[in-house]
Amino acid sequence: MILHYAPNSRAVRVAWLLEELEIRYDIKKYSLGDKEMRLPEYLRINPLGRVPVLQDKDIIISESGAIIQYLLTKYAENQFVPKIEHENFSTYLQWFHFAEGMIMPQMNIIVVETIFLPPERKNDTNLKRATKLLSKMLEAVESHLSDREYLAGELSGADMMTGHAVIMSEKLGIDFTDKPNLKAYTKRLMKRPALQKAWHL
Ligand SMILES: N[C@@H](CCC(=O)N[C@@H](CS)C(=O)NCC(=O)O)C(=O)O
Repeated sequence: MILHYAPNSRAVRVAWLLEELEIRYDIKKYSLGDKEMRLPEYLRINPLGRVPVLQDKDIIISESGAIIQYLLTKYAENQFVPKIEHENFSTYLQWFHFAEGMIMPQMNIIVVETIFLPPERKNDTNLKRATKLLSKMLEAVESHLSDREYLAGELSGADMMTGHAVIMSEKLGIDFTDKPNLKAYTKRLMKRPALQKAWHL
């Protein structure tokens, strides 16, 4: 199995799960913005030139959420997914998809406005709106975590998706002083050896 990975990217989610499941894999490491990810060889495996991509024999799959779901279905033997008849199952699905559906779109705008755009193309209105919306999204996670340690009972794929997005928000400099549950949650997740390893590949 080969994971196409870049530090500080969504590829960490996949490496985290692979580490938790103790699956052996090779990594092909890039830096974000690497020209290698624009070469025809790479575009053949992901026409968008992005990470993560997982190659499992002749299967090539991109989209971090799809890869996580693929690995969980094929290799996890009921780990990290609540049983379908358990009330946590729908909670799991909701928070699994919250990452790419609600948090990352705002994060993407913030990253573009603060890091990638040259000063003359920056748009303060876009940045303010995205920052406000991201804060709203994070408040939803904060409130959900008021009476639980993980998003859907035990540690699950939902934490690998939305937990990772929350950690990325914190790393981006979003203020968590009024979000004690998120602060404790990211600390709890970052203590996991599998996530530590995935973060520092
Ligand atoms: N929705 C996709 C997003 C993939 C994506 O945007 N990846 C970023 C890193 S987190 C990337 O490869 N960016 C490099 C680029 O745009 O050149 C997923 O969840 O995998």
